[in-house]
Amino acid sequence: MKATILKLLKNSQGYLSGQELCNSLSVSRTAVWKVIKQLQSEGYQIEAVRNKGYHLVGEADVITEAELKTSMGGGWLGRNLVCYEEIDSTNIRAKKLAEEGAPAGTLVIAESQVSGKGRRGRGWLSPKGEGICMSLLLRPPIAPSSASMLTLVGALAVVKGIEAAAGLHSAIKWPNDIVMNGKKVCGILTEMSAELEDVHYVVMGIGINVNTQTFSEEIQEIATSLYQQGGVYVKRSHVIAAVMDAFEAYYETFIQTGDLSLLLEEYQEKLANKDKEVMVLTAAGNYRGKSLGIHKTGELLVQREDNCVVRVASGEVSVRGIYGYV
Ligand code: BT5
Repeated sequence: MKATILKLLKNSQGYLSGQELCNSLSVSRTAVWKVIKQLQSEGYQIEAVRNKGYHLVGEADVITEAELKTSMGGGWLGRNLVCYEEIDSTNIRAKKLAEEGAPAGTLVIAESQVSGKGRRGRGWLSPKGEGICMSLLLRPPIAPSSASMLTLVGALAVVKGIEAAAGLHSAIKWPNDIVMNGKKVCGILTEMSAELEDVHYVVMGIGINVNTQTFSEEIQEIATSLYQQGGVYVKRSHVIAAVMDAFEAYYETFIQTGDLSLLLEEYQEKLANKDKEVMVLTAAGNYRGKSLGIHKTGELLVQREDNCVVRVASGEVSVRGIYGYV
């Protein structure tokens, strides 16, 4: 009922009569009033005027089921929506739900994470109310060896979503970072459960810094937010909706071929480290080279100093710019 009332309020230009609300929802005036009070306490500015009804004059930057249901496009991603105030990690929760049989497209979102995860045991700082922490559950019909490409598909969707929701330009630092002016605004962590030939499920965790004003000391040199870059607050639900919309389209294109061939051109355009001098850090040692773009199976093509072009797979290495993070 909360989502329905919020949707009606959002769609109405002027006042929405309390009686009409009660009639169309078949509930009492008190029940409607309680929902209005709850929305107001979350930060929505709703004017209540006797004999006129309710009018939404200001929206709230909250991540609740009602807010997301009234912001998202209604596609298959996020139809099953699970929201938390606080959680250990949305990836951990999404994996648990996957094991319990949750459907593809399940979206787990939290206002804050107490042990947000990065790759290889690293952490992801997710203070309350500032950013987006979300994990989507996918059950793609692909081989396990292809699953790492999904991170690249997710990265494309984040860049497009940020552009659509905030009008800001960002770029991909292969394979899993989105950067703005050389600093990290988003990180993606893709995890998979599979057998030799079959993917059981993939969980793609996306962390986006949206309205963060200042970062903790340990990451302030490398991290940025949409607020820091654009100078204005951005409603997080709009960013989530835009990223999900973009992801649905890119994912369907990816599934058609099972690789990135149809997305290659767009990816190269959004690739921050294209034609840049990079340092490839591997367990066996580091080497310098020039990044030429990606191969259609997702590896970074790096031209080494001996001119030999190697395909760098994302699992094994880190890539850094020679003069900075990108
Ligand atoms: C990542 O790892 O960038 C993947 C981050 C994925 C986070 C999402 S949030 C929703 C979902 N649930 C989770 O538990 N995780 C996912 P990696 O490339 O390993 O980068 C991690 C490094 O980024 C850290 O070691 C820090 O240096 C830096 N970092 C941590 N928090 C950050 C933040 N909020 N913004 C920018 N950089 C950050």
